[in-house]
Amino acid sequence: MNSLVLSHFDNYSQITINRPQALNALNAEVFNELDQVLSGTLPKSSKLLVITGSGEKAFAAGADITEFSNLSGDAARNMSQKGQKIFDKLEKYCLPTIALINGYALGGGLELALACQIRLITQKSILGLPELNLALIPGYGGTQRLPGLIGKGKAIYYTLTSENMNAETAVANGAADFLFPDIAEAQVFIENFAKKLSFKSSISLGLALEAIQNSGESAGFDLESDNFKKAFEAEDMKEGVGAFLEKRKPVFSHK
Ligand code: CO8
Repeated sequence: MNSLVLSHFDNYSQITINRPQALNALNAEVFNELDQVLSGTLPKSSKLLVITGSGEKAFAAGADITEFSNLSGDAARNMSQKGQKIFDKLEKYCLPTIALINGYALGGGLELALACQIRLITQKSILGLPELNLALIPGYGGTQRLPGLIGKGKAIYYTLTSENMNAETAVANGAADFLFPDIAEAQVFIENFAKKLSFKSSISLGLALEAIQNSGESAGFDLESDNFKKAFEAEDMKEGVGAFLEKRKPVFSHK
């Protein structure tokens, strides 16, 4: 693997997104490799699967915007659906999945964290869905999962304004589950959590997890991909993405 590192510790395994130069932005290779890990097997001793980002700044700063430049609307829809399927696999994974967030979790990066079953964040973390700044919309499940966690009203506010949440606000809103002063304390929590699970029956662990995972489903994902395509095909999106890549403020024509 090139964009991910898979490591195994005493009672858990960890995927680290290894693109610190691009703030761990999710490109096609990250998705392919994530799919590969989720389709494979982990050591029997692993009781948790942790996902984190490399470097000091980010969990993941979104989908890789450089991949948007020459994409058609149909290709964007396919990309959205492929990402959704892989995140679905993560949400239904046979072990509890933990997003370990130490820094930015934005756009597709937050959507990855929302597809994990548990989100741990450190004090310096920033969570948000900035897609509308690019005249896009979330496309990896964010419009479906965020309302379930923070409520529809807050999901509409944060998605439509692109306002970020700091760590305290994220926990208060329910977008993250546990807050730690730093990464070292979060890692101790993970080690203790995994150790506790190592004393349980793996049968009852699997059954309880499966029951909780199936507590709600929605048909909104297709609509999200369709609308992602529409946003992708609008002129404003080319302006939004172009402005980001050229490091300037966008000027939207609302077409
Ligand atoms: N994609 C590609 N490159 C990125 C991304 C990204 N999402 N985020 C950061 N980078 C790159 C920067 O371009 C920069 O590269 P370089 O050094 O070559 O110029 C490098 O990472 C470091 O970033 P910055 O210099 O910008 O670091 P700052 O500390 O100044 O700022 C921010 C950090 C605030 C996180 C800033 O990088 C930023 O705003 N990033 C973009 C955040 C964003 O808009 N994310 C949403 C992307 S869209 C999305 O996620 C859609 C998901 C659904 C997709 C559906 C299917 C296609």
